[in-house]
Amino acid sequence: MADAVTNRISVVEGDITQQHVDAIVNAANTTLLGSGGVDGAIHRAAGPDLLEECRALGGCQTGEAKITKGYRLPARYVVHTVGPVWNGGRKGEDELLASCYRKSLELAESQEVKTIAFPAISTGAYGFPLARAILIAVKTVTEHLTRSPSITQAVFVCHNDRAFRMYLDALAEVAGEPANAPGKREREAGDADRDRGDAYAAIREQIDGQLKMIEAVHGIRIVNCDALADTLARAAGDRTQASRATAALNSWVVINNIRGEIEIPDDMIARILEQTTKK
Ligand code: AR6
Repeated sequence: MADAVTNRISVVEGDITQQHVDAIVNAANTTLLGSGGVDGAIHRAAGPDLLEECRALGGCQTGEAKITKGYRLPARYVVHTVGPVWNGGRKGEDELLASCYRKSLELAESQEVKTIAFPAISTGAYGFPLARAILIAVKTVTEHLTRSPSITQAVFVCHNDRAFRMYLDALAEVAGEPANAPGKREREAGDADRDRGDAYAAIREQIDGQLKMIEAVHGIRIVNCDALADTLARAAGDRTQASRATAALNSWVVINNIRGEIEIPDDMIARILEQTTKK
């Protein structure tokens, strides 16, 4: 996968209703009238005007998507999509789930959305196995972004550490980078320095992109961004470790409700570095 696409996809742990992106995606049902789970959380955060607009849409079929305004949400739009109910895996669930991601992206692009956040559609009340759903999500979004340049950031928002790791595994798999892949060690010794420089540049680019995304999503400015990116890029051995580092930072920003300008303190950087190199 091209680095440019990798840098346009990120994973954060948190609440999708709090994301400062152009559009968030809702895992709705065919009535579009709100219910529990992420759907309920989005309706509660957006306020009653969202339900009123949804009533006028006449529902939505499984695998399709419809768009509304975001009302009281930080996001300007909500893309409502209806994931498949898991029924054993032989009723077209995989294709329908992929269709949710594709249609959501197409609809968002039609409104000139640049940044979009997805929950793990169908993996709650609808019972889709989490790892399988996450791999479909990551593959479909990656394929779409490879073809279409207009979305600059797609964010997968997950609720827990287990899902977070699954997203990282899926991103590594789709990028064709199985953890601990052999290869470089077998090349000429003279390539080693250049390889190290290339690896730093690629990881640094990824970290710069993810730090920018954290700033944009939370509406903050990290004053020691450059030094932080350099420290993290030097410590991270691969893309998965780099993502783990920026995810640790993201969680810290969320938990501490950071606002405005922030200088990331040294003790926090030390903790992030621990996360970075964790196996
Ligand atoms: N932010 C991010 N992710 C969340 C949030 C949140 N605030 N809340 C839950 N999740 P679900 P589904 C995760 O059940 O399986 C509704 O009642 C959650 O951990 O919300 O597509 C609709 O009206 C899970 O991984 O959606 C439908 O009737 C994921 O979001 C039905 O549920 C999706 O869980 C749709 O079921």
